[in-house]
Amino acid sequence: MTKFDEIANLPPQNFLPTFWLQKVGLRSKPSLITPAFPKNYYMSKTKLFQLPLVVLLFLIFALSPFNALAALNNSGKIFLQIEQNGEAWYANPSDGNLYYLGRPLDAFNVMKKFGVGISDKDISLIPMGLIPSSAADTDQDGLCDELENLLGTKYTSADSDNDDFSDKAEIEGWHNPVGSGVLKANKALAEKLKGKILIQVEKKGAGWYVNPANAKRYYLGRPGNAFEIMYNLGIGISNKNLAKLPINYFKETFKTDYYELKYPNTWSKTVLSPAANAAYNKIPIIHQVEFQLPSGIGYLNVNVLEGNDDHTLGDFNISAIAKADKLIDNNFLVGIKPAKVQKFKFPLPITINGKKFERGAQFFADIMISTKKFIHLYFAVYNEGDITLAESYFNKLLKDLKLIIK
Ligand SMILES: [Ca+2]
Ligand SMILES: [Ca+2]
Ligand SMILES: [Ca+2]
Repeated sequence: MTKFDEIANLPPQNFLPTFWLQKVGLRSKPSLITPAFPKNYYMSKTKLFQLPLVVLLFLIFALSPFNALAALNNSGKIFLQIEQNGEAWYANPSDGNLYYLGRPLDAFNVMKKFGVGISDKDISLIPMGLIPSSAADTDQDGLCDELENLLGTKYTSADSDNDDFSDKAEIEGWHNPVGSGVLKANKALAEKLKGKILIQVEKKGAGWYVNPANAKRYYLGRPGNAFEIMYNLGIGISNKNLAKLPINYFKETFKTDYYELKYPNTWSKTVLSPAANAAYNKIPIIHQVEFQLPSGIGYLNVNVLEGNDDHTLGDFNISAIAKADKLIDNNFLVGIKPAKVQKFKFPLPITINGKKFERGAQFFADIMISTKKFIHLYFAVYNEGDITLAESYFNKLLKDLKLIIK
């Protein structure tokens, strides 16, 4: 079992990819793609005039509202959240949305899902890149055995054709590793496929990722190896910049007698049995489910409440939470669902019911099924850095939520 098999088998809450990758020496901390300016960067006019023109132009570009990520082509890039645990996201070229790559197996599935088929002939025209891999490499030439079988080189010889150039050197220089001469390349095709996941249909679905940075293809192999590739080719991104990009997720459907909810398939779900006297705002809880977010960043509770008395949404106002700022208090219509949404952010660390919030946030939504029946959603994220992302998840969940009215 390799180190990456061990990672693949770790439960989500113990999963700290960057730490592991650094531990096995595969990558150093990624750098930010856009410069982070300290708040006191604005300077006086006189000081500005002392700056060389190129720096000034750069400042204008960096501070203008048109720049940032919007101006960059994100298509097919892999982003790593450097302020968190190095969580990885894939900017899917076909819909422009970011997809969370999660654990190695999730990442592998995302890659497969977005993969486009390619023939052996076409793929042979795209030059290959190599990065260190933890997969078995019998002759230690930097090409794993599986890859050598695919390419037709010898996995027992570092120089398959005995011309004194190693298999690795020949692949990197795009020379024939099992004969003479250079290999053919189609630059236009490689450029066109930048950022895409390719599935080699004539080779049992072998997967490749075309790195947008150099238009070279990287072999994805098994889940653990695919994950290594992503981490090695990923670009660091701040939470702030990540929040500016649209996200999406593969949806899992959870249907109850009361509602249908579509949630990210990287979340785990537990249907709870509410205690006989469990109630919220004195209305008995008749159905309860909890979703845990990956890496233990928070959770979502969905409760169905049903009582004998008539209620209105006014009863759900959450007026005060100790040491919290109330940021949003909206009554709005979601489709035909009269809903009340509230958000609280904690400016200081606080512990609530044994859960520690590091300046995190709580979101509430109350949706009326009838005057006696409600859905109460409670969403908590513990860290400040996850709030924007959580809010975007929460809004998406509410938008997708369907009521079942009997
Ligand atoms: Ca090898
Ligand atoms: Ca070899
Ligand atoms: Ca050779």
